[in-house]
Amino acid sequence: MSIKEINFDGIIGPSHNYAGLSHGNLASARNAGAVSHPRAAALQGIEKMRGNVRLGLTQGIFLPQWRPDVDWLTKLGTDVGNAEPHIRAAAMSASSMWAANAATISPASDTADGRTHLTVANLVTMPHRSHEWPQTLAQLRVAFSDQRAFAVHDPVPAPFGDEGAANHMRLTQRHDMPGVEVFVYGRSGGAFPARQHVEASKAIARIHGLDPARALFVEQSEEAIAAGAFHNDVVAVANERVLFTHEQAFTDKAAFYADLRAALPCVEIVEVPASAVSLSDAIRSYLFNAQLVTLPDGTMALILPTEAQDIPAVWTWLEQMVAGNGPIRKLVPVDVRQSMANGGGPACLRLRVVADPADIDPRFLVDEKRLDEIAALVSQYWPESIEPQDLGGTRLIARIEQSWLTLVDHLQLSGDLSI
Ligand code: SUG
Repeated sequence: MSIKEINFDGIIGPSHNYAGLSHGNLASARNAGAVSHPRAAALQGIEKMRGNVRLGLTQGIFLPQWRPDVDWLTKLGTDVGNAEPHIRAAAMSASSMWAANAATISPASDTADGRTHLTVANLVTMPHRSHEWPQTLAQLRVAFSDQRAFAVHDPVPAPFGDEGAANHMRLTQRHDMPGVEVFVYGRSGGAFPARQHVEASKAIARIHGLDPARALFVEQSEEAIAAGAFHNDVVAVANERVLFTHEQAFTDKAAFYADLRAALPCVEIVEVPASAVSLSDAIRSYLFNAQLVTLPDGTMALILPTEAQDIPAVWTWLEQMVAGNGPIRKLVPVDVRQSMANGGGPACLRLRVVADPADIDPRFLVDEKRLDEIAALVSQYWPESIEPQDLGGTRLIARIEQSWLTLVDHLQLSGDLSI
């Protein structure tokens, strides 16, 4: 038995484009209508995974989804040729790349039945993401099919919005020990929608069989949502005993920190003050949308977007932090600019699962050799660029479908993920 953190990255799909679909996500709005580069995007994602493998971390993958989502269009009484542009764009979206929104995970040591529980996120708030869950669920049921180790659950019913692990943090002395699970929800985001509903979070805690004394429900601050933090993972991230957070991430931080310290006395809270990094700079740089990981030597590293280097206030603060005596000792900037332009940083692109890799379907785990193979397919098949007016064109769609079929076939998943 070797319980460890495994990061499953969403492979960036061949339909990756900038349609400006996510109200409240400032990068998505800013880049609406821009030309996208799916091939470069997917290769950036693969390089991030390669870097993590080289750091000694265990790496998994999720596949892109079949696009356009014809089932969804059929349910809406239309098809790609006839759908209105915003519906067509929603059916074409590659948004499942942001695997942090795929599901919420409670590791075996936190749950009543000693299995790892996964609940697929319903993502009901954004139309283009609301139809992701059936294909996500299909993959989860294959990857985590061993029912002695895993329980995979259907989504929480609408209207209670659930955006998965992006609004969930787990703190623990060590990954394989019992943890405190923190569910962050939004009540109001001012002009922007709050995408995580407290009733969805409470339902997941019940369904996963968590000990109520070790599950905290914490409100995200309205000012954070209004500043563009449409998920908690844009303003806070946790790993083992460390919480790395912006000062203004939560409505009542004093109560939250006190509850956390009571439930986990060894917790270390690394708070970035607004006087050093404003909410606006935090969101522009995505410094919190980092993978905070424990390296094989036991120290912690922050795998963060290169954009964090572009804002002097942010980079200065980070350099001072790692030079000090705190738990985070290393900064690893990664280039995921194609994803970042839609508001998805390094942490959005991965779903963390604490489990024994031996219990997982090996087709979903990768080493450098498998990453090389996937990169070769991407280089050969993925469209080089997508102009907004081409979205939905017959030739582009044929190419996107061919890319998907080739990848799924290569990974020997065609029999399990048929369309
Ligand atoms: O849901 N962007 C995604 C970004 C998700 C980031 N995930 C985390 N923070 N965990 C979203 O807003 C943009 C799509 C477009 O506009 O074409 C988009 O869906």
